[in-house]
Amino acid sequence: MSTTAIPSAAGSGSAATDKFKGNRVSSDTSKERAAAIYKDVLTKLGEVIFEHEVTYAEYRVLKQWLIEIGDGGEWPLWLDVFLEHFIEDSNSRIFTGTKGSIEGPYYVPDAPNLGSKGTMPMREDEKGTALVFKGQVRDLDGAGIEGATVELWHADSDGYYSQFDAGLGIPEWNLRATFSTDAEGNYEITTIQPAPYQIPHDGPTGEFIASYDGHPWRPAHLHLKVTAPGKRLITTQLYFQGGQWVDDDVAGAVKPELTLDPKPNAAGVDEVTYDFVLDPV
Ligand code: MBD
Ligand code: FE
Repeated sequence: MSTTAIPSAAGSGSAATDKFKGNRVSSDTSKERAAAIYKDVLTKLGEVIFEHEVTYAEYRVLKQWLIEIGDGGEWPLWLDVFLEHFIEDSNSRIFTGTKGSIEGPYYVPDAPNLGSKGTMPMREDEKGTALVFKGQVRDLDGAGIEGATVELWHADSDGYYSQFDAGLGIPEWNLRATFSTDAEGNYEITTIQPAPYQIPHDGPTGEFIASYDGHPWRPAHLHLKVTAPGKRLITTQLYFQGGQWVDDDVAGAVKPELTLDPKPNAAGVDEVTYDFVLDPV
């Protein structure tokens, strides 16, 4: 695991900001709903300010910090680490399939499709322990779904995500791929086990964390998006049982149902089975 060479917040952050900006989003929120939400947010914020007697110095520091987060391109990072888990929990409350988790700032659509079984694109000398990750995608009735899509992306063992490496030269689709399940709904992926991950903290997000004496660590994780025609897209993450930071994720994105416990297979390679259950749309 790397503890020193991590992507700079400015480098990976501005790449995430640029990618997000390139894809304009909208929502059909009514004026009534917008009014209700903004009033509640400000009322609750006001309560916190009174409760803690927030000072003018603190207010000015907040203003300065908010400006710096924007200037440094760190909004995707800060928001996905500190706020997204509330959105995800709230949105997924009514679903009964596999649990979701946050997407984070480093997803890229349209990664190469490798069929139902394959090895993640990786460099010849990719560091890390091999992992065979396989399973079945099913509907709520337990039937395997043929042609379900399993997208997987994760960091390398130094904590870098391809396309967010601030010019390090990691190949474009390194450790990113799409799989399509076979006739029985099965997939099988060979990859490397990611290491615990420090979010970039050399910028204002790091200042924020230092201000309350926190840590910037996330447990080692795999990011996934799984879907099929007529099924709800599930965005989730998988962690490793007993791994460092599983109980203390800076992004608050671990759920007990989302941990893996790989064991050596007949060939001596760590292997784990994880089945996905998709809700109907
Ligand atoms: C990550 O890799 C991540 O998963 C999250 C949530 C935030 C920053 C970097
Ligand atoms: Fe991540």
